[in-house]
Amino acid sequence: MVNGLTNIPPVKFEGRDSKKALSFKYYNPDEMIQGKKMKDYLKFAMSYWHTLCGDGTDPFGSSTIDRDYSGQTPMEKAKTKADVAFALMQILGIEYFCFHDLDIAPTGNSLKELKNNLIEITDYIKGLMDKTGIKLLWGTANCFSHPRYMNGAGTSPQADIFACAAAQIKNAIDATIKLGGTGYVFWGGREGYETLLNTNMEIELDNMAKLMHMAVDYARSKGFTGDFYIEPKPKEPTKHQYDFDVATVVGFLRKYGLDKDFKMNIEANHATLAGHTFQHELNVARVNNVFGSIDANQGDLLLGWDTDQFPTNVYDTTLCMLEVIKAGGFTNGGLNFDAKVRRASYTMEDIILAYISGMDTFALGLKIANKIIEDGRIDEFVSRRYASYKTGIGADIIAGRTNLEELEKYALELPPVEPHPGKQEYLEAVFNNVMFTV
Ligand code: XLS
Ligand code: CA
Ligand code: CA
Repeated sequence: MVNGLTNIPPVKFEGRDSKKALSFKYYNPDEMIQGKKMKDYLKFAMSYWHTLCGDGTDPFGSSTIDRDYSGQTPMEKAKTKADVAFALMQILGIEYFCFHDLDIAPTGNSLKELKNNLIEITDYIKGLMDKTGIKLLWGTANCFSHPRYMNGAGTSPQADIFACAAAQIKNAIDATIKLGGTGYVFWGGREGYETLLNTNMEIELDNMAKLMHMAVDYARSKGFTGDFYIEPKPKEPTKHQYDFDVATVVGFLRKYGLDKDFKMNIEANHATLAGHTFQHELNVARVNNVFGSIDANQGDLLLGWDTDQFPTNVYDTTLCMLEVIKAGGFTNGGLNFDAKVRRASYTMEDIILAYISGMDTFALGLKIANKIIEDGRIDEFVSRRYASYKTGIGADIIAGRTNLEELEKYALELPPVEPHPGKQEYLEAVFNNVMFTV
C-alpha cells in the first residue's frame, strides 16, 4: 500500500499495561458498557479531509505531509487516496467515515466536471464499502474553499453564487444517499459577515433557511431518512458566523421551521471558540432535543483558534460521554475525529498514533462516565437540589398551576428562607475520586 501503510497490522486492544505504541490501552471494541459494545457506543468515524487531504500547511510554511497519491490522473489519485483511507480505517478498526465532496472527488474545471467526478468516485468508494463493511456517517459539500464563495454560499449577496452552492449541495446529498449515509452536515464557514456596512443580514438568514428547506425537500423526495445537522462555530474563517453556538442555531431552526429535520453536530473546538465548554454545548443540545453527532477534537487554551487537535483531555471526554449517555447514546450520529496531527507529525504512523490516542481518550471517557453514573453521588445531589419542585408549591410551579398573586401570598407567609449550598468543590472532588484509581 502507498504512503507508508505497508506492513502495518491491525491495531489491537492490549490493555493499560502494554507499552506497545501501536496498540489500544483502553479502547476494547467488544467490551460491553451498559449493554452495548464499546464500539457501538462510541461509533468512531474518520474525517476524510484532515486524515487524507491535510498537508501540514500553515500561514508561515508549506506542506510537510506527503499527499502525493499514486496515479496518472486526478481521478486515479483520488482512487488511490480512497484505497489509503479504507486501509487506514481497517488498521484502526474504525467503522465510519465523513467527507466533503471536494475531499473525495477531483474538483475539475467546472461544477459539471465536479458532478461527474463525484459520481465516478462514489461508485469506487461504494465498492470499498461493500468489501470492508465500513459505513458513511455523514457527507457534506465544501462551499467555502472556492474563491466564488468569498462572500458566502447560501448567504451570498449574489443569486448565481447561491445557485452554485445549491448545485454542490444537491450533488453531495446524492452522494450521501448513494453511499447510505445517515447524516448530512451544513457547516457555515463563510455564512456570516465581516462588516454590516456591506451586509443585509435579514436577506442572508432568510436565504440560508430557504436553502436548507430545499435540501430537506430534495433529500426526503429521494428517500433520505437520516438527520440533517448544523455544525455551530462562532468565527473563523468569517468574523461573525451566523451559526454561533447551539443556542443561536436552535433559535434559527425554530424561527424557520427547520427543527423537525435538523439536529446539531457539535465540535469540541468550536464550543471553546464560542466561549463555552464542550459539555455546555452538548447539554444545550440535549435539553432542546437536537443532540445529533459529535466532531471530536480539542483546542489549545493558549492559542485560542481552531487547532483541531486530537483529543487527549480525559476530563473533557468524560463530561462529553456523560452527556451522550444521558442523551440515550447516538442514533444516526457518531464520534467523528475532525482532528489533525501537528505539522511536525508528518508520517502515516503519526496519524495512526494520533487516532489511537483519541480513541483511547474517548474509551476512557466512556468508562469513567459510566462509573460516575453507577457511583450515583453526583446525580443524587442534583436530584436532591431540585427536590422542592416535586411537591407542594414547587410542583404547582412545574405544572403551571399557580400565578404571581398566589406566589406572593405564599412568600409573604414564609419564615426567612435559607438557600442551600451548591457544593461545587465537593462534587469536583467526587468526580476525581471516581476518575482516578491510582
Ligand atoms: C471547520 C469545520 C468543518 C466541518 C465540515 O472548522 O469543522 O470541517 O466539520 O465542513
Ligand atoms: Ca467540524
Ligand atoms: Ca474545527
